[in-house]
Amino acid sequence: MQTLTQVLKASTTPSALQDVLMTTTNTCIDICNALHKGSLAGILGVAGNENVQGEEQKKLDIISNDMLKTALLACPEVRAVASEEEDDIVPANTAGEYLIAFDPLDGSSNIDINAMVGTIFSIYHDTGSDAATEQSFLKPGTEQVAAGYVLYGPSCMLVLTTGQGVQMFTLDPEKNEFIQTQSKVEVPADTQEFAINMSNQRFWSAAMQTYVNDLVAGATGTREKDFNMRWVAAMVGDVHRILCRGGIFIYPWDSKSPNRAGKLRLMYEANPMAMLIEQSGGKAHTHSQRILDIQPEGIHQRVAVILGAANEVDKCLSY
Ligand code: AFP
Repeated sequence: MQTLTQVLKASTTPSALQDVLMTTTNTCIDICNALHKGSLAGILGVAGNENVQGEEQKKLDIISNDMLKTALLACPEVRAVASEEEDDIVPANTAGEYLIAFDPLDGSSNIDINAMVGTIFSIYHDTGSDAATEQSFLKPGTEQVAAGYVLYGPSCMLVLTTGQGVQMFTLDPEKNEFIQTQSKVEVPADTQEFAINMSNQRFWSAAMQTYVNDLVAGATGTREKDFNMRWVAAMVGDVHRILCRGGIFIYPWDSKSPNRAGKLRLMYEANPMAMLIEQSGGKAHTHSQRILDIQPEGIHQRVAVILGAANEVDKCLSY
């Protein structure tokens, strides 16, 4: 079995991008080790601050953000970083060639119950003689050169794409190295499993309510088959399930979210997950367009997300 380093070295991935990926994933191993200590290290609970989205920050949100920021700013290949936990982008090395946007700890409210969380990242190529600005990051997801996440679950897993399919790696905790455990991930086109936060139903569009009602009606309704429902409450866990066994994940726009845009962030949640899903044969859309085609207007922009099994995403959009 090959290590991540061996897989990258054998690929066409530019060596500078390999450095950025190794810096990111090695830092995620450190985050994983911090998470495993849990209460013993006094790092659980709230930090008493809010991030730019007005969400309560957990201590581990801040710790994992600081770990990634420190490691990436010290990497000569990194031009700038953007994070869910930083109001503005943070310029790094002007001569660096890569921009990296990340959610340092997705699903952080799961920490309190010792459930799945993860780090999501999205990488763009960018050069220039001046320091990077927010504008430098505002590229559509089609321009991502790599995307992935590290899932801190029963085992620690890295799921990665550099635009040539999706690979899965499992952390060997004794060697502190990611080992390739799946070389080609494929999302089946059809599914009987959906993921959506049903408690928001009354805030959705009428069409989304009808679509979900039809899923719930199962074999007795127009879909003529039963559906199962799962909700991890961490996008990283729900997308991982879809990459492992199929399904559809939906966080629609709703009338209670700011600008009715839904909850999820384009640059460090929707775009990297959309690249992984498309690279595995699935689809990723908002209510009206392919996520990867969106021209971003801000680094913390929110979008509606409908992703997973290609035929089921089409079916949902047909409503
Ligand atoms: P937190 O990181 O603030 O816990 O949010 C996680 C998340 O953005 C995404 O990972 C989940 O899919 C979604 O929120 C869950 O949202 P609900 O609060 O509606 O369950």
